[in-house]
Amino acid sequence: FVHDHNTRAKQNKESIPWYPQKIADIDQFANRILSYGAELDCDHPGFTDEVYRARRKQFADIAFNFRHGDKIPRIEYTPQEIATWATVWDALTGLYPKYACKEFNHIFPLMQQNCGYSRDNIPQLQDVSDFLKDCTGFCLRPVAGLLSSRDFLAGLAFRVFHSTQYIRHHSEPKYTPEPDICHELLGHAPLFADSEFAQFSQEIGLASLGADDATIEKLATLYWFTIEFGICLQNGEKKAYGAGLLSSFGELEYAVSIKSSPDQKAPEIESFEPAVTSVQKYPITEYQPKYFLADSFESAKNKLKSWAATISRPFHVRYNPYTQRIETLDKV
Ligand code: NLE
Ligand code: FE2
Repeated sequence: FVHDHNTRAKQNKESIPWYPQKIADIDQFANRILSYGAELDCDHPGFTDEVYRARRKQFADIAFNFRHGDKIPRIEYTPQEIATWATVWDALTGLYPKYACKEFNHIFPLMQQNCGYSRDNIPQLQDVSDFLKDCTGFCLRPVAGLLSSRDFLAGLAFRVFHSTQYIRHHSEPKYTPEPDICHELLGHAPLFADSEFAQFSQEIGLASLGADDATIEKLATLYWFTIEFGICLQNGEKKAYGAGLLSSFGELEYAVSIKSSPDQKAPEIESFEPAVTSVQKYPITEYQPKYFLADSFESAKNKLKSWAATISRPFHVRYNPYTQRIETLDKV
């Protein structure tokens, strides 16, 4: 039986954390940024670059002012920004045929045909979002800085992906610990056009709604080891499907092809098992020491779904795509 969750929320105010119930509620995340995109740490490669910092502030302001239903402002990227994109593009497109999963390699050319992907053009978020909407109903929303895991995951429940719009500093194209437009558009966006993957992503989001903090942390960890750094077996070979690998030409090669040598240690590979994977610690500012390998892309999805079903919550949620609302079903 479907209840208005507000009644329940009133009864259980203490026990159930707030969550968005309609897609426009996501607007409330915009001013809950943990660190604003313009504030760079002192070890950031752009820390002393005034031009870069001013640019980051522009992007942060666009995202901060964005509201559900708006068109994402179009950006005129500078020649230096486009050159950074081209460097990343050249290196990655050379690696994708060998190291990216087949779903990615199927979709990537479609994005070149449909939404402005090319070596000499940084695609516009709105165009990519329109393409994804057509394929799976996913859309992009600009984000001003770091969101809490709870807010970020809640977006996925609505098939909304929070995306940065600025590009990494030109001095370090090979790897960045923070997301940037190369990471979002080369790493994440293509797979959101795959219906299985879109569903998988939304499942993580739905499982997070109203969950307690410990569960959110586990879901964020599962997100990390799949959507960000997942690898899978295809025809007996390791392939990357995680966005953090697909956008970093340094780490992509490291993750799926490095064999231990005196100067570089190979990463550890363990089989993807949500109960184990969800409690694994990980670094965020360097190559991952460990990856989780799924037997297939689909098996990762099924395992995650069955694990998510074991999460105890006093209610079920489901997404109504016609109203773009979350419906809450009481457990009796
Ligand atoms: N390390 C990735 C890259 O260089 O593209 C970004 C990871 C963001 C979580
Ligand atoms: Fe990411």
